Amino acid sequence: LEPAHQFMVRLRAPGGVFTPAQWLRLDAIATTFGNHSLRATSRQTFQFHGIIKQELKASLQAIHAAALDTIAACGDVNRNVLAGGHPALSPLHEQAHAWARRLSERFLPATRAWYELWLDGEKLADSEQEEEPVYGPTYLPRKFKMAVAVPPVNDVDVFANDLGLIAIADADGGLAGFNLALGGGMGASHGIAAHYPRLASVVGFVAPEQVLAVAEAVLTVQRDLGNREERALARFKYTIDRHGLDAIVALVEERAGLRLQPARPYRFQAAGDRFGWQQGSDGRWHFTLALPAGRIADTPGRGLLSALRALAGQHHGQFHLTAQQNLTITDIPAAARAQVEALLAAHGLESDPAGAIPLARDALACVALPTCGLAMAEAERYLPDLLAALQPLLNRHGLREAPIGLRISGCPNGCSRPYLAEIALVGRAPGRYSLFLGGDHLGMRLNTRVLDNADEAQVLATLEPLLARYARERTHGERFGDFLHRAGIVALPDYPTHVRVA
Ligand code: SRM
Ligand code: SF4
Repeated sequence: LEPAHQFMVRLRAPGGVFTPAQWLRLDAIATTFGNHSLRATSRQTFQFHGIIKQELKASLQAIHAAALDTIAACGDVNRNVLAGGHPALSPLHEQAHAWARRLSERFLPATRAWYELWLDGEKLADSEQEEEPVYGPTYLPRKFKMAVAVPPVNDVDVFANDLGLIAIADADGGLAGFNLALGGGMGASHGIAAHYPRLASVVGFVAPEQVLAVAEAVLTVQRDLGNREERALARFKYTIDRHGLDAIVALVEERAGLRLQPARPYRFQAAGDRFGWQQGSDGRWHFTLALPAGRIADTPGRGLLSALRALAGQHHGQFHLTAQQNLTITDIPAAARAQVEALLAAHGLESDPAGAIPLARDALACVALPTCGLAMAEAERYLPDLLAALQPLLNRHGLREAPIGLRISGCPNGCSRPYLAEIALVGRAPGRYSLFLGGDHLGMRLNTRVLDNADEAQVLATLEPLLARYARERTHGERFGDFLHRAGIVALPDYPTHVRVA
């Protein structure tokens, strides 16, 4: 008898777009092999949990039958590539998504092992002799992440990525190219100053025809210079800080055979998702639904999984996961809006998510317990309780409708990108968290730790007077994180906190 192993399976889905037919197949995989839930991740894809070992192969084959795969969703390679907004929003968004797919495909490992292992594919080559043109025989020192953002909305938290592309429009609204940002990453450790979150630095502008060469140069620089002795210091951000940004940029230019142009002006004005109905530039309608920490399941009185299954059965548009763990159903004809709303309402889902407070709608929580082996404290399962505890505070101070960014991670690895939030809880031990405050709402300023190893009562006792002051003293439109800095309540940490421009 062997132990009853169960697995998490993560899809590769650049930009997070799925057809209704794919949705129905993913739903079937979750209900046949998984734990009856789909988990939208903070990188625009799905995870299945609870896949038992004996059914792993059948699950992977079902994923392949849905024209999807799990290749490079984990490992020391280029991970799922993020893209801002959704392709139906505007031609620029469509291009951003096309670039996310292109980057994902271009930097897939060349090995056919996935097909050999899971699809009983014919063994095409001796794996010893297989060549990895970009990754080489030893792959990257660590995972590598890319994102494509479309200003003015930084919904992908582009500066949290090793390589960020910020789309720059030309005079006609077409794609002129991208500003390139290098060296973002969230992972940290409690009490180890050498492990820190870092925002990517903007290093220049690249024309579309230069993107692949520049991205490959960046990847190979990290492949060759990244720390292979100490895994905790292997991410690209540490390579940059060890060698210096200028030296890394010079090497990237040399390998790509070009000079980066100066970065072009851009401005982010928002970072989260826009909930409810939104009309694209071509008049089509799109509906964004807040998912609780990305989890799609049926719970008493709330048939989220069933509702989306029913919608996929009758809908001809696309299902799009956001990097904020939410879902946009795109391309809904105006005539079908009422039908969509009725279907959601019939499953206990308020069609107007304005019913939920902004704090809840915008919140992110990583998976953490029970499936994450690295979790020190609850995150996803604790989010509803924390929101319930915070709501009376907000009500007392007239802040119910205030948009305040809240994120929880069960450990300092930062899978919900907590170090960018206005309020963040980072797990320390069961029921205990470090409290971080003062991120901005644009993903461009890191927050600062103000409490360590605190329980919920200490967190609430710290937050209440700050929320009270914010309610009294904020200027028009001022966000909580910005207020905390203006009022001198939080100090900046001793690592750089703002997006740097080289
Ligand atoms: Fe993550 C490891 C979940 C986004 C930083 N992450 C893990 C693992 C696989 C735990 C493990 O290695 O054993 C978690 C699986 C939990 C479970 O039970 O399902 C896990 N990470 C997640 C997801 C599902 C969080 C979520 O609730 O949405 C996200 C899946 C992303 C995806 O679809 O590819 C997820 N992880 C992130 C992000 C956010 C991002 O990429 O924008 C980060 C911070 C950004 C970054 O990478 O710097 C992140 N995850 C980590 C780290 C720390 C990396 C580091 O540089 O130190 C680990 C641990 C590791 O790699 O050793 C980790
Ligand atoms: Fe697990 Fe930590 Fe990532 Fe949460 S932040 S999913 S606890 S690794």
